[in-house]
Amino acid sequence: MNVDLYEKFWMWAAAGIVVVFIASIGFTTFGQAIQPPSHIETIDPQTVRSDEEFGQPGVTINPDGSATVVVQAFLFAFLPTEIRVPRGRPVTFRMTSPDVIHGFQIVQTNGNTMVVPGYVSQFTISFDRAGEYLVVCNEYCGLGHHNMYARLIVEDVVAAAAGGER
Ligand SMILES: [Cu+2]
Repeated sequence: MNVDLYEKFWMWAAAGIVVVFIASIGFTTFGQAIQPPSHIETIDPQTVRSDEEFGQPGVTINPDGSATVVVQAFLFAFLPTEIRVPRGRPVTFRMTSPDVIHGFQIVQTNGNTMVVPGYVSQFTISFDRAGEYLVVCNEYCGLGHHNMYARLIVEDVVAAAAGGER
């Protein structure tokens, strides 16, 4: 079979593009830990505010030193508005919305997810740098969208608070 030179060139170029696309998915997944939301967990948006977990959003420090942060994202704020977590420990964020779709983006990190009513969004991240981070809603959700933010404070773990470790 005779394949024209230019035909060959384009076949190899097309194959090369496919390889580059697949490699970039592998790089972002394994190299940069960018992944789709972890699991499918549903919740009735109408009961979020009275829910056992989401009705009382806040930070829980687990016995192993990791933290779980429960967040309510709604028009036009996050609860809690100030989140304090330990540095260098896995922090699992669990979020849901009682109204419309919001975003939860921890600026200058890869902590970023959509918060969809009816679903619990979850990701785990650990912070190497202590200090203050800005959390913003990055899904336009209405007239007060620009006011929708929270403060995330990453603190060094004090020995006493971490149960004697470190
Ligand atoms: Cu919003």
